Amino acid sequence: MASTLKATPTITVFRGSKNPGAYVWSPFVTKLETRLRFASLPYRTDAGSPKSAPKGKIPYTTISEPHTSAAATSLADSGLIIEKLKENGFLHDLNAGLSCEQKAHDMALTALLEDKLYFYQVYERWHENYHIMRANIFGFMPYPLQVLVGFLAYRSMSAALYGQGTSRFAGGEISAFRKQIWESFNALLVVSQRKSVAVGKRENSDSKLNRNDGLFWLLGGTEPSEVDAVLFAFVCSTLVCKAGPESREVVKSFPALLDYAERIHNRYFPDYAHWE
Ligand SMILES: N[C@@H](CCC(=O)N[C@@H](CS)C(=O)NCC(=O)O)C(=O)O
Repeated sequence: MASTLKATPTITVFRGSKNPGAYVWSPFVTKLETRLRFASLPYRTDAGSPKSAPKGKIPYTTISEPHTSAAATSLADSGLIIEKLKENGFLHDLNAGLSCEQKAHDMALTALLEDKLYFYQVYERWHENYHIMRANIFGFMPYPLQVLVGFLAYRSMSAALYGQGTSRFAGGEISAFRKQIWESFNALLVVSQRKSVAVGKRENSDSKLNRNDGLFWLLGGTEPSEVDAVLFAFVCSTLVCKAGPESREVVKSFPALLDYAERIHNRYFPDYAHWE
């Protein structure tokens, strides 16, 4: 890459729970961690909570720059955090070499995951598997408090899903929408996977896949683009989350999605527990 990056800052990612060495259930947290790991930018993790987050959601971060006495900057929103790190010269733009058409695809696929699939999954987690969700988030509290805080969270989540529109559909319709989206991503990955195998063969390598550990990327290039951090995070979050059993089975039925995530996990998250 042409430009050089600045000296490493101290980054703390607040993930909602400590859980060291494990993925959390939030796709946005894993998206940010994946993006940092794609760039080999070190970070530490801490629990934090939406209550103390600048925008009321996780993830959020504190970043302190080296060789300065300035206070650490608090940043919120996975996308804005990544943009800020690029602006400050700590991350390269993964989309710098893409055509304007590819950049638009990258953005549109990100929106499909974050602004559509996310809400269908929230419905499955909070509406259809509420007790599992409550135990995961509020399990550390005494039981009566879990019931009260869980109810308040459920009420606010239900209002958000109604306002956003998802819960105006029937459960079966939402389930079909989820499946359709996963099917589309799997189909795109099948094409990238084939392309990667073809490159491997052309390179006359011993392995069937290319020399890059067989990693392949959503837009079919030899390097990840920004959407790859998002897609990996959604696949991973779906595989680790116990409150989304139907989505987990759907993802498990698509070999290209599993292969894609497996290879990224092995390369970038060898220190994290694998999903079951
Ligand atoms: N646009 C935000 C979305 C973050 C988000 O929705 N986080 C969820 C967890 S997956 C959250 O904190 N929800 C708590 C709440 O809404 O109160 C990002 O990219 O960081």
